[in-house]
Amino acid sequence: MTTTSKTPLLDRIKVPADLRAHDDDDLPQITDELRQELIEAVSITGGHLGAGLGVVELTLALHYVFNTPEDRIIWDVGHQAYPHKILTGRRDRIRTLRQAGGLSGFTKRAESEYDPFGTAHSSTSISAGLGMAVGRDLKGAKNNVIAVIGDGAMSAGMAYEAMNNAGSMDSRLIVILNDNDMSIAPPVGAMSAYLARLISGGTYRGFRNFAKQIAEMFPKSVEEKARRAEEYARGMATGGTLFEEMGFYYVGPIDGHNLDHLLPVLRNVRDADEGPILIHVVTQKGKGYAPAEESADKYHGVSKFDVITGAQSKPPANAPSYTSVFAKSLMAHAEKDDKVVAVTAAMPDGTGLGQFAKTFPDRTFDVGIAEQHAVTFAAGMATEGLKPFAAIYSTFLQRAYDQVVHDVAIQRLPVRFAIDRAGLVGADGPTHAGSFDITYLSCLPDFVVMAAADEAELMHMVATAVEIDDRPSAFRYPRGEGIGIELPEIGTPLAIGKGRILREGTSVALVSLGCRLQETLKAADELAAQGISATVVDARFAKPLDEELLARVAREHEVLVTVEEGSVGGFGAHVLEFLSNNGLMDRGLKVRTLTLPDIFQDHDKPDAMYVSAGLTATNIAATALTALGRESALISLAAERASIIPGKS
Ligand SMILES: Cc1ncc(C[n+]2csc(CCOP(=O)(O)OP(=O)(O)O)c2C)c(N)n1
Repeated sequence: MTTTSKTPLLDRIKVPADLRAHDDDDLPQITDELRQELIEAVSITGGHLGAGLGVVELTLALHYVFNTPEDRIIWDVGHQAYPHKILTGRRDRIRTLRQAGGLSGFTKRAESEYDPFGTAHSSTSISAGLGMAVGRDLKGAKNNVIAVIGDGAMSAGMAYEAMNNAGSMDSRLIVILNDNDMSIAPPVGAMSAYLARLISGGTYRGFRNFAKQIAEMFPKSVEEKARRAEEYARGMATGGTLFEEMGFYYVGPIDGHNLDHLLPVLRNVRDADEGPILIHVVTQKGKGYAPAEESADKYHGVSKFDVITGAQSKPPANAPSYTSVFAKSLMAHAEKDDKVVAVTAAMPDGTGLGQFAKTFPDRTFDVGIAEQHAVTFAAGMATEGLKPFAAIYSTFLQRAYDQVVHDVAIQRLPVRFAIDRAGLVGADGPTHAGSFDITYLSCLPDFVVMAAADEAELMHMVATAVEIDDRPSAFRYPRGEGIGIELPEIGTPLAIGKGRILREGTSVALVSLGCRLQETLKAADELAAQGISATVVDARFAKPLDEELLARVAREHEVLVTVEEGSVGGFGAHVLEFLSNNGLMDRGLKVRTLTLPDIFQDHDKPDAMYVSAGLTATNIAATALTALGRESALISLAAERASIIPGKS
């Protein structure tokens, strides 16, 4: 990055039309300023940095050459879209990224007309772009549609489904493959090796010019020349890449940091009539910021940092993270049981399996961003007597739901799902919240669904899952640190479908599932302070329910409150159904269910999110008090705090 003493230009660029008023000669300076602004903003907010740094030139070139927002740009995953946000009317809010009430860390339709599609889960851009291209064609419009997709995102099946469809439709769609030879971790699989081979070929080819030259060699009619030009452009001239076989014109590889290469190619492509085109752009993750370029993960996701040194300010940990407790725990079992194997979908570090892989490289499988495949692959291993642990974030497992149902559950295969990032996740917002897993798993016959209340419980659940060899099981645990309790060497298997009572009371039963247990215990204290005696149950299992325990607490208390960090329709709903169908509410038991609110909750600090979600000790206690018909200042306090959620009373 070069610093400049020239008059700043970025300050006068509010929207891409301002950028387009500049000459090509100004672009290097604007690029430098854009990169500097990106670094400074993320140093304050934290967030995704490496991916954005890698596409500074590409972002600028796209908005310079194309007529956005009329022309649509879809950023796959959207974590690289901060420079795009700076250029598209959001620079004044860029330091609010991922903060309460601020800009989202991904693209979001509600945020800007320059974000034609919301992204965050990978590999959706080509499908969405193709849909937009078809919409355009049916309307008789002429705008361009551009999907920018990374080499990591290109490992997902959905990208190929979309290309297969686009190639056969001959629709005018531009796909830019942003190949930085990185996912979050180094990329895996045959595709990444294939792209590396294409790059090592090294030649840049613009298909139209090249095709024209070739066509001139044939003394044929104009029509015939055109046909030949197309043939050459499509396959022979560029060596017949996989993309061409799928019906795309392939252009590349080109240097994505060199505007002299990017601009003419993008202009050619903009003016072309041909149907789907793939431009293979080679970039460097973290480009232009030394600490990022030098770090192993290229600063994929960072906390606040010092711009000069690159040092990130991570608060000291008080307790081990749930992720590391899971990984260590699984390693302890893998030592003793060589059937234990682990699967991750491109998240070796996020799931802790990178650690596992160091000791058990032959028993760890990183399948790339391919959650659907990961699940069925694990199912296949289970048929051979292995004990597969598929460690997948709650939010990303959503993508593999049919595989969970059809390939695992119906066949009763003992795949173990280690569901990380269950519940609210803070700054990543609603696209990443692990809200639905209890709901979408507990409705499946024979599934065992567990939720860890703390890190020791997580260890016991790993041990339980190792033993469950006749059906699928899942255990969920949250993002971040545990509560700091003493941990055993290795977990002890739990009795399946049995909860535990932590505190015996008489009037109110608080039945918690998962990590809101600490708040539930605090709620019991708050109730005690009001003279109300509460029983506290850790249900441990959402499925099978501990019916005996539930029946007992239902009979012995006046109020029963369930607490879970999951969507409506989950544990509480199952408890209600059980109580109601068994007549356990007929004598006037008052049941209340506390879940995440029935909205997509915007990003914020986790603690603030719990308050607005109504899942704090105060809310739990207030819910019980209201059910009892008691007057208390707690009730109005809880209502006031939680009232920022629309639709929540
Ligand atoms: C379905 C899904 N699984 C996992 C992730 C987590 N994730 C976010 S970015 C990323 C890597 C993307 O790599 P690439 O597309 O090459 O983009 P880069 O960060 O290298 O620019 C992953 C695995 C995700 N967003 N979506």
